[in-house]
Amino acid sequence: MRVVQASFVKSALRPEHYPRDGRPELAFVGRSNVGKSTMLNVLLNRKGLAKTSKTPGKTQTVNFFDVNGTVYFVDLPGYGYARVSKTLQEQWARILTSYLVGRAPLRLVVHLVDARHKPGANDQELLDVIERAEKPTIIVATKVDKLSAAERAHVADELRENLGLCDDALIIPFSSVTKVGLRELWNVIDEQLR
Ligand SMILES: Nc1nc2c(ncn2[C@@H]2O[C@H](COP(=O)(O)OP(=O)(O)OP(=O)(O)O)[C@@H](O)[C@H]2O)c(=O)[nH]1
Ligand SMILES: [Mg+2]
Repeated sequence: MRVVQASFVKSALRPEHYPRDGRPELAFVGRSNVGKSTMLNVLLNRKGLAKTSKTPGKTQTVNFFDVNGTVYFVDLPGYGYARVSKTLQEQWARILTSYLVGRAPLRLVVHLVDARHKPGANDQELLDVIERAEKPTIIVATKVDKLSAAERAHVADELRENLGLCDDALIIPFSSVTKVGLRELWNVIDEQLR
C-alpha cells in the first residue's frame, strides 16, 4: 500500500465508541515503551502522528488512525508498566483483551517484543489472548539497532524459542531508527489487507 493520506480519527475507551464503518483494521500491541506508536509513525511516514514518549504508559486509549480512507491503524495501550496503578493496569488489560477478542474488522495483530529483553509472562499472556482471538499475527522484534550484528543474527530464533513458537513462525527484526525490517513488515500488512 502506498500511504497517500493518514490522519488521527479518535481515541476511545469503550467498544461503542469505536468506528462503525467496518473498514479493516491493523492493531499494534506489546509492552509499554516497546515502540508501538513509533512504529505506526514510521509505517505511515508521519512523525508525531501517534504520540510517543521516553516514559512508558504514554498511550492510554484505543487510538484510530485513518489511512487512505480505506484502513484503520489502531494504536493500543501497552501492558506491564509497573508504575501505573493496579487499577489502571487492569483497565488497560481489559481494553486490550476485549478489543483483540471482540473486534470483527481486525485483520492483523502486530505484536511487538523488545529485541533486547527476554519476553516476560505478560508477553506470554498476550500471546494466549491473541490465540483466543484467532486473528493473524506477526511478531516484530523491535529496537534491533541497539543490538550488535551478532545478536541481531540470532534474535528471531531466540524469540521463537523463548515464546515457544513453531519453527516456521515469522518474526521480523525491526528498527524505527534504521528502518530495517520496514519493507518486510509492509509486505505482511499488504498481504493481510488484500
Ligand atoms: N533505539 C530505538 N528506540 C526506539 C525504537 N522504537 C521506539 N523507540 C523509542 O522508545 C520509546 C517508546 O516509544 P513509543 O513508541 O512511545 O512506545 P509505545 O510502545 O507506544 O509505548 P506506550 O504508549 O507507553 O505503550 C521512545 O523514546 C522511542 O523513541 C527503535 O526502533 N529503536
Ligand atoms: Mg504508545
